[in-house]
Amino acid sequence: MLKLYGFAVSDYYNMVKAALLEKGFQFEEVQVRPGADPAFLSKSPMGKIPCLEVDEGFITETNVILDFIEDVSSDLPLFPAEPFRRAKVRELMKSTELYLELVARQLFGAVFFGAPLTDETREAVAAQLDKGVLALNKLLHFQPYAAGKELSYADFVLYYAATLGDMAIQKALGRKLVDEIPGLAEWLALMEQNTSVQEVNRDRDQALKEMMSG
Ligand SMILES: N[C@@H](CCC(=O)N[C@@H](CS)C(=O)NCC(=O)O)C(=O)O
Repeated sequence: MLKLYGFAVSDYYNMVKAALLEKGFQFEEVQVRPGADPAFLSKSPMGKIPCLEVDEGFITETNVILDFIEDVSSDLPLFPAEPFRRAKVRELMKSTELYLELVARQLFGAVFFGAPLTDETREAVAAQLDKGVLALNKLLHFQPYAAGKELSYADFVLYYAATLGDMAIQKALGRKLVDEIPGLAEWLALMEQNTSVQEVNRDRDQALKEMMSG
C-alpha cells in the first residue's frame, strides 16, 4: 500500500493527501516532521515532506508526486488531456508555489514558531506578495475551478497554499487574500464542499490546534 510521510499542518502534505483521496487511492499516513533524521533522509533527500512510498521506492517534491499519481491512475483525471490546457494548469500550480506559497512561507517562522520578524523582511515579503497577487489574478479563472471548468491539481495546490499562507499573511501583514483576489472567497467555499478537502481539513485543524497550543 502507498505510504504518505508528513504531518497534517503542512500545506504541501495536504495538497498530496487531498489528491490521493480524490483519486480514491488507499494509503497509509506516516507521521513525520521534516528534518535531518538520517532514517528519513534516506527516503526524502532534503528531509522535506511530503514523501510518498510506492512499491518501487520513495518520491519527493509535491509536483512530481502529483504527476506520478496521475500517471498511475487514469480514473478521474486531474490534468486536462489537451497539452495547452495541461500546461496552463501546471503554470498555475508553479506560479502558486513560487509567487504565493514561497512568499508567505517567509513569514511562517514568525507566525507559527515565534521567530523574530524584522520590518525589512515584512516589507520585502509585502512587495513580493504584491507582484505574486498581480500575476495570480492574471492566471486565475474561477470558472468555477481555479484553472477552468474542471477540478484539477491546481485547485488542491492553490487551496492549501492560500489557506495556510493567508493565516501568515493576515497575522504578519494585516492583509487578506480574499480582499486582493477577486473570486477567491467563492472558490474557497466551493472547495470546502469537496469531501476530500473536508477530510484533510479535519486532520489539519486538529493538528493546527495542537501545534498552536503547545
Ligand atoms: N519543494 C518541496 C517543498 C516541501 C516543503 O517545503 N515542505 C515543508 C513542510 S510544509 C518542509 O518539509 N520543510 C522543511 C524544510 O524546508 O527543511 C515540495 O514541493 O514538496
